[in-house]
Amino acid sequence: MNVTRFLRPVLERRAALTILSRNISRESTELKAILKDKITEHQKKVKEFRSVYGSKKIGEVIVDQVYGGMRGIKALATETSNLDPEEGIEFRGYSIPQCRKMLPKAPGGEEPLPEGIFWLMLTGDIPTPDQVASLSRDWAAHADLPSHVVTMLNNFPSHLHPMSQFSAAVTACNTESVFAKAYGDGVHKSTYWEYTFDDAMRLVAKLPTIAATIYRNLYREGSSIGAIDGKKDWSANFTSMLGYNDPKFTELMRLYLTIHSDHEGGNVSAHTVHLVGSALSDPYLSFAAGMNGLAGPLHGLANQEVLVFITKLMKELGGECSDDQLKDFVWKTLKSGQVIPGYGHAVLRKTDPRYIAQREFALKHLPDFPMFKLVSQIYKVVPPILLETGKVKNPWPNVDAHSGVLLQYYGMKEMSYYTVLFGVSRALGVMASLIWDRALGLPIERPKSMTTEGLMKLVGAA
Ligand code: CMX
Repeated sequence: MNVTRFLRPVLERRAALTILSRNISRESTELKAILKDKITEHQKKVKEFRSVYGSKKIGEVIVDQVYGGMRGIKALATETSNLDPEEGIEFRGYSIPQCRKMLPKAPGGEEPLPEGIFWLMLTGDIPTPDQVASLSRDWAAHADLPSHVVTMLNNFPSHLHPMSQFSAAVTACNTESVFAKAYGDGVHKSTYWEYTFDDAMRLVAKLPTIAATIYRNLYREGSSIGAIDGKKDWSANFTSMLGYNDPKFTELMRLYLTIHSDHEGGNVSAHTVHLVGSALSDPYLSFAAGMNGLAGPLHGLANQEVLVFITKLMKELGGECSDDQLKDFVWKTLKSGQVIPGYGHAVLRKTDPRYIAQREFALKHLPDFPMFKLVSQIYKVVPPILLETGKVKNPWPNVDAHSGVLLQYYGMKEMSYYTVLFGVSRALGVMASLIWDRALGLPIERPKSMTTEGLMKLVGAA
């Protein structure tokens, strides 16, 4: 066996992946058929790779990592994206600037359609406009909710957080799971990925409807979300259901839903979906579990926390403040034992490219918006302070430091809702990954845990 072929450069590998083994053209809009070929090819590749390198050591684990959130332990295979500490996220080898440039846009639009990033994460290929349009049509055609889910959403009390409503509604959608039904019927495990694919497509289609219903119920007196337009793309239907008519807001949403979609496999939401899915819980249950993790303030809820922080800051210091006043406010926050939301990251060691993409959008469309100016001032003031603490490993802003201000500009002021938008986007990455998990037949996840006594004995401590 020629083992050197595993070492081919990424571009060559990607080119090889575009050659389909059966009679399906590269331009076909039959995503599932295209994927079937890719899966057969990749299964073979992984099998060969493991047969040669399966026992190769790729790292070691120290005691601090066991107590330290498992940072840096290479323990998950995730195909959809890779996070480099310096370069940031790459989706199948493509950076955010490349995705913004290369993925298909809506007619007259400048930002990528999120349908495109889903196609890219799933197949490794930049889709054609027709391929993206076929996803828009498919998702629009399946955006309706089961009536019991609508009833449930309409009966939630208004003090139930939008993320709790979101996750509960997704859980209740599992009445629709073809995976759960097929499993119950005893289908062969080699076909699991096909049912996961079908569920993933339906789930992604329904999320904007769930999210918009929550928004209307909580903030627009329960007004109707209106009808889905089969000719509109996923984001355009979403903003219209939310009740926004500004085409620029729809463009923002296309960018937002693209860049929040995936951040490799180890973050809380992606890892949770993978973990719960490994028990063969269906995609609805797996995704809902991930959303409960995204709802944590150290993860997705940080975008809500950033707005809370900025609002408090503006209230205390007024609309404009000096750098010195801002520094005092930041130190006060740190000394009271709280984090500066939107700053820091477990993997990244420079400004998040997702922050930069949103900053570029703001510089273009809302350069004089006072809150954007404040966000820019925070970007200047906070990193040196976090460095001065001597403990924060990454003093730079992450994605959550910028998203809220853009939403505020377009009139979406309800900050408790922001993480729901993050969740709608995150579905694209975690569902693409879940399909690959089942395609590769990944087993139930079960790492070994240790007691402190056990660890002490293991390392020969007294
Ligand atoms: N403000 C204050 N302190 C911070 C900090 C911040 N923004 N970021 C890290 N620290 C602190 C940690 O709390 C930790 O303190 P202790 O040793 O006292 O516990 C110390 O610095 C070292 O932490 P780290 O190794 O730099 O960061 P972690 O990998 O442990 O945590 C993260 C990463 C994102 C949870 C952390 O930076 C943080 O809490 N940031 C603020 C919340 C946030 O923006 N989360 C969103 C992340 C992106 C996303 O998932 O959506």
